Amino acid sequence: MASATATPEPKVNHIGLPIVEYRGGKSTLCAGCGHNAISERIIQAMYEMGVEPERVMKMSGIGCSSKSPAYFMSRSHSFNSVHGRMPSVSTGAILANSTMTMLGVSGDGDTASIGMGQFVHMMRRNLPMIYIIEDNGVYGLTKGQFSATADIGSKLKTGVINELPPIDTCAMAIQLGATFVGRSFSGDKKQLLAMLKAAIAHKGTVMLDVISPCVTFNDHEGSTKSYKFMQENDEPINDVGFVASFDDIEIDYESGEVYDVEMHDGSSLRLRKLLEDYDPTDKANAVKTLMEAHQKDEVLTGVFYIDTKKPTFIDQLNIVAEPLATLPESVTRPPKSALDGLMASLQ
Ligand SMILES: Cc1ncc(C[n+]2csc(CCOP(=O)(O)OP(=O)(O)O)c2C)c(N)n1
Ligand code: SF4
Ligand SMILES: [Mg+2]
Repeated sequence: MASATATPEPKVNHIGLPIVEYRGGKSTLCAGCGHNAISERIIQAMYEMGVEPERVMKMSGIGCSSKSPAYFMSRSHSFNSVHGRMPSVSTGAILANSTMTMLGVSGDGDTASIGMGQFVHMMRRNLPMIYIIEDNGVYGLTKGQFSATADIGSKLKTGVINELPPIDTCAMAIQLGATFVGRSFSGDKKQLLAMLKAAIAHKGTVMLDVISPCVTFNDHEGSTKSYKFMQENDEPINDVGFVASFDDIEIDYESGEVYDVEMHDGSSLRLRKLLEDYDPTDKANAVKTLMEAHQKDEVLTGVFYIDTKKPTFIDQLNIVAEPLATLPESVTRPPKSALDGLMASLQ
């Protein structure tokens, strides 16, 4: 009797989609670029969290990093804005439809150099958005000039040494009002995946600075954003574990003091303390810890700060629950009588 060899069904997530539905176009970035590894983790996190691709808005500015949204989630909405202007475009988009999940990908140049003015205002508003900086310390797309996150003493391939202090985007974001702030490394799959999944569950501004080596312009001896440097100097402050609300499993952890955070959607984030007495809800201490790390030339990673209670900008505006983008004109446009009344009141 001939045996029928049925093709196995692809594995699906809890909304019935296989991971292929979360993939994007083929990357045109250099092989080995950290940004490609981050796109892979975004795909995995969105798939494992069962986010509907059509409910996601992918935003970016300009740079190799900002090209990344083309390489994940082809079924999602996408807007590649002007250099450093992703925050204002994203603010408009999320106000128009706050029922969407907003994921922005920027670069260290796009954020901390040309885009700093927009970045700081985005952080102080606590808009519901995940803002990722793919941080390689250089302007990769324009051939490797230092960006404002480059460390003092870091050396370019040409031998030029950076003599200016770096801007710590995490310390800034915490101080300004972002409610979930952390740093990771594109080479640390486990930590980055857990942080991205927790970011998806968070309601408010998530700012993740992900060290993402540029293999073409900033991965040599003397660079402080290279794979080797990160492998030798990455100091995690907590071991990040995440369990989604629909999963009924325990986080697999070695013993140690833990800090549990309940997320808005019922998921839980468990941070096992690696740095003694580190409380991720203590804002002043988070900034102080980052400042001290700079003095010791340490690169801290992990979840530095989290606040699940602070209202978002959307909550503060007290706007209707229905997306503004889909409200009919009869609701959004005041009638002529209202305009006439206003004009009369000014006479
Ligand atoms: C208004 C404007 N100024 C300058 C440029 C040139 N430019 C393009 S990308 C870029 C820097 C990108 O660096 P980063 O954001 O760190 O991205 P990476 O390529 O390193 O991922 C610059 C200066 C531009 N496109 N537009
Ligand atoms: S130039 Fe650098 S940042 Fe750009 S794709 Fe290549 S490795 Fe990545
Ligand atoms: Mg860069």
